[in-house]
Amino acid sequence: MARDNAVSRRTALKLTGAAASTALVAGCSSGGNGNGNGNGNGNGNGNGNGNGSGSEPVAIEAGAKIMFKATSANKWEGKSPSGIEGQVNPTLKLTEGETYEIGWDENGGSVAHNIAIFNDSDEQVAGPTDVVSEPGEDQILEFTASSGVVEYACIPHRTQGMKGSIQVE
Ligand SMILES: [Cu+2]
Repeated sequence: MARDNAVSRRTALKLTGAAASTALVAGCSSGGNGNGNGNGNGNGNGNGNGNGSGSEPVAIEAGAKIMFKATSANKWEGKSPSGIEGQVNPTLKLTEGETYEIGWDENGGSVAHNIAIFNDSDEQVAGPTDVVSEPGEDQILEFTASSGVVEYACIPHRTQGMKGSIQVE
C-alpha cells in the first residue's frame, strides 16, 4: 500500500513536470509571435490550443498580398502571409474597406486553374483570371474587402473544393 502510494506520487510529479514544460514551450512560441493568430499548425502542436489547420479564420493584415499554390489535388495551399502557410483552403479574415491582393504563383500539378472572388450573391467581385497552368502576374487580383465578399475560388475546380472562405469584419 505504502509502496503504491510512493509510485503514484512519483508518477504525479513526472506528469506535473511534463505539463509545466509544455506550458513553457507554448508560452515562448506565442510570446515570440507578433500577430499571435492561427499559427497552431506552425509548430505541429495541434493539441496545444485545439486549433485545426485551415479551419480557424486567419486574420490578414490590411494591404497584404495573399498567395497560394495550386495543389495537384485541385485545392489551394496557402503560401503567404505566414499565417496561412501550408494550410489547405484557409479561411481569410479581412478588414472591411481595405484593399488586398490575392493570387497564385505556383502549380503543384499540370492542371490549369484560375482565381476569382465571389460575394454572397455568388457574383464575381474580382476576376476571373484566365485559366492557365503556368501562373504569372496575370493571376494576381486586387480587390476591396466589401461586406458581401465571402469566397475565393478556382472556377473550373470550385465544385471539387478548390475554394476558401473570406470573412470581412
Ligand atoms: Cu483549379
